[in-house]
Formats: sequence, C-alpha cells, structure tokens
Amino acid sequence: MTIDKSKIDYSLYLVTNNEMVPEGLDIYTQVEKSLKNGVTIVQLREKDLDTGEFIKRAEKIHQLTKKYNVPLIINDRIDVALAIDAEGVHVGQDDMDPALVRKMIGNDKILGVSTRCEEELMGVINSEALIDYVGIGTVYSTKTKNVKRPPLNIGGLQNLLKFISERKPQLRSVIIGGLNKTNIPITLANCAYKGFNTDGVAVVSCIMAQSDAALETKETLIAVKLGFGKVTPGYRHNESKVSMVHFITNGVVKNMSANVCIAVGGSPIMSELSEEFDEFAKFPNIGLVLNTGTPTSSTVDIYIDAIKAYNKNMRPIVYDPVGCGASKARRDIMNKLLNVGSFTVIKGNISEICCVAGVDGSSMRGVDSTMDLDIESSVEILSKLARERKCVVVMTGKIDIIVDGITPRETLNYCIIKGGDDYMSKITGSGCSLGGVIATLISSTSYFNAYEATIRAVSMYKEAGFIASKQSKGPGSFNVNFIDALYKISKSKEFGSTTISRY
Ligand code: 3NM
Ligand code: MG
Repeated sequence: MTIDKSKIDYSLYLVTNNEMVPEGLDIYTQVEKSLKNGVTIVQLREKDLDTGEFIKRAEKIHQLTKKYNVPLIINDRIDVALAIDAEGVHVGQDDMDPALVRKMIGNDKILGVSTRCEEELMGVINSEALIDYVGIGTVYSTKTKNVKRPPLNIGGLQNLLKFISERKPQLRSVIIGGLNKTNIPITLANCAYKGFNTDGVAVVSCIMAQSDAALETKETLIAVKLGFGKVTPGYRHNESKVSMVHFITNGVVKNMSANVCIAVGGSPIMSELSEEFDEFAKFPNIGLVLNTGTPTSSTVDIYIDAIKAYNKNMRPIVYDPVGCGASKARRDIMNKLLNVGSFTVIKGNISEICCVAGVDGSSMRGVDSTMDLDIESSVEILSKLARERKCVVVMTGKIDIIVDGITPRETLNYCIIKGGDDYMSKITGSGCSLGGVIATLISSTSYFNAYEATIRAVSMYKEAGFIASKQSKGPGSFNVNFIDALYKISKSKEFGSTTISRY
C-alpha cells in the first residue's frame, strides 16, 4: 500500500490489545468493526507473541487495514513491520533508537515515538531521524498499560502540545491514555481553546474491550469530531467557586429570576451592556441565561454579542427562546442566534422547542404552549435538536423531558420528570426563572455533567413547587412560599415527591 505521508489521518488511532477482547470475539473481528466504522490508523501492539505468530497475525491484520485503505503501524518490531511491508513502526523510549529504525525502514515509512515529558520531546525534536509523529501520554490514568508516572491531565498535556508548537510545529502528534468518548471532546476542546492542537486520539480499551466495537467506534469518532469542531459547545469551570449567573432576560421575570438564583446559591448579574460581556465571561464559574422573551430592535445585537463572548470564553449558555414562534420577526431572531454560536442547554415548552427544532406545525398563541404531543414524538424532536446542537434540551410542561445531546450516543439518553404543582403555571416567571436555576447548577460543574446538573435543577424546581403548594392559599402566597421552599431544599440530595425516569 503506497501512502502519502502528508495526508495521513491520525484522528482516531486504534492501538490493538488481544488480551482485552471480550469472550466470543477475536482481535480480527474487533479490528475490522473498528475499520468499518471510522478508525483512521491502526497500530498492532503485541507483547507476548513469538515472531512467527506475530508475523501471521500482522499479515491478517494488514489484509484488513488495506481493505479499508488505512495505514498499519507495528509496535516495536521492525523485523515484523518489514516482513509484512507495514506502513510504519512505533517505538517507545526503551526500544530501538529512532535514528536506527529510520535507517532500517527507509524514508517512506511512518515512524512514531512515545513521549511523556519535555525531555523526551526534546529528544524527538533533536533527533537526526525523520520522526513523523509522537504519541503523548499518559493523558489520564488507565488500566491498559502499567505506567509509572502520574497522568499528565489537561494541564500537562497542554504544556507538551505547547512545547511542540513552539519548537517543531510540523511534528504530528496523537494523545493517548484513558481517553474515551466521554472525555475526548472536552480534552481536545481544552487544548484547541489554548491554540495547542493535536492530530488525533489513540485508544485501546474503549474499542478493543467493547462487546459492540462497531457502535463504540462510531461514538468515539463522533466524540473526536466534536472535540475538533470549530464551534465548541464545551465549557470550563472551576470546582471551588460559587456560580454567577448573567441574565439577559425579559423585564417581566427579572426580579423573580434573581431571587430564585440566589435561593439556590447562585449570584445573579443583570446586564445588557455588550461592552462588559467579555469581562464577565472571564469570571470563574459564570453562566449566561439568554431569555429572548421581550426582544426590541436593539436587543438582537446584544444577544449576539453575549453568545459570542460566552462561546469565546468557553462558558455555558442556557438559551430560553420564549415565544420564538409567535411572529416572523421572532423566528428570524431565533435563526440568527442559532447561527451565531452554540448553547449548552436549550429550554422551552413544546411549541418553542418545535420551532427551534424546525419542526412543522408548531403554532403559537402568545407565549403559551398550545400543542399536544405524545412522549415518543416529543423525545424524537428533542433528540433531533439535541444532536444537531450538541446540547441538553429541556422541554417543560405537565411533565418535563430532558435529552442529553452532549454525550455522543447512537440513541441519546433522556429522562422524564414528573411532579410540581398547577400553581406553578399561575404565577409569572416560573418557567423563565428555571433557566437561572439550570445556569446556576451547570456553571459549577463540568461540561460533561451538564445533563445531570440540568436534571437536578429541574427536579429541585418541581419539588419546591410541590412543597410550596401545600403551604399556600393562592398564587400570591405560593410565589413567596416557592422561593422559601427552593432555598430550603437546594442542598437536599433527594426530592421525595418528584419522580425521575431515565431512558
Ligand atoms: N501507551 P487506553 S498509555 C499503549 O502513555 C499505551 O504511552 C500509553 O490505553 C502511553 O486507551 C497506553 O485503554 C494505553 O487507556 C492506553
Ligand atoms: Mg515499546
């Protein structure tokens, strides 16, 4: 197989491991499934095979990789690589000197070297041999390989990628160790955010050890693409800090939103001054609630500035497209905002969600929900939107449905939350200020906990509604009791009268 070394796609790099293949499956079927579903390069790594057996296996694997036009790299064994005319060799720090390897395999083959620190990278950069790529690891702790040094984590990884970018930007790299579909997007996004890029992600167990390697490969590839995406819905946070919530919201609900945010431990800021958005978005643990319920001719630019500032600084946004289907003008605004950037959570009633999802038949009367949909169709629409926008989508109503579009899956996870009380629909702002509770909770947790944090926010909200209703004589006292209840239960672990069904 002839390869153009300038065009090698390192994005999803499979390193094999025969020992962890589940019973009933074998290394060949696992590798073929992974090739069929998007692995871009394969390394055959065998630690215990005798030379004859190694060559036999390598030949069989090579037949497969050639069929999918994917390069095959042999770990450590130059003789095996030469015997089967593999596309390349990968060596570790304790293996043969890369300069010698290069002499033996010639200039057309791919040569990769494992590195763990600046010193080892310096060795690669100064090597007289042409080294095509480095493996950088261990990123996170892993059971797959017995590694003695502590994992690099994001900070260490960023430093090494920076080191390369400053000294030898043409050196390709893949990152390895404990990477899986859940942590890949945020890991890549966190590096890209700083301007330090890698070329791919190398994985072992998250494909080789899986009973459905086809599905797992597909999902891991989605995760890699998400991480490499220019638009990153990911956000960063700081464990120790209290959440701040920046509200751009409609005039009707400002007071209620601020009180509710404080009740659950957040710190609200109301601002529609574009000039300070970038500064705000740099605060630790800040999130934006963008509620477009009362747009004016001048607010659209403010919305856009806010989305840009929060996306740029990798902070979460809860988008509440209140009444977005009520008029052509509102639909135009919604479309503009969807085109500007990305959101972490989109929240709305049935009509609003249908409108954002671009589903026909969403008719609106004022800002009230007028449509009726069964759960199955609702979940379908929510999943479409969640997948497209890579965010969490919340549909509020008699029951609330939440879909997780952040964790890449073939079928998205969702949950149904039941509880609350009718009183909640008798006061203004109860829907809108939920956005503030969601923002408070997601801002103090990591991107990949945003779904769980949203579930907690919605259930806490419903539970407070239920508790308050028992103590109230009417909507007026309900309003007061609701904030009391929310304040009291905001630290609770469980919400007794609210049910969460997960799917
Ligand atoms: N090399 P998994 S870590 C083969 O740090 C290998 O150089 C590493 O396996 C390094 O994807 C590793 O299952 C194993 O965590 C990675
Ligand atoms: Mg080795």
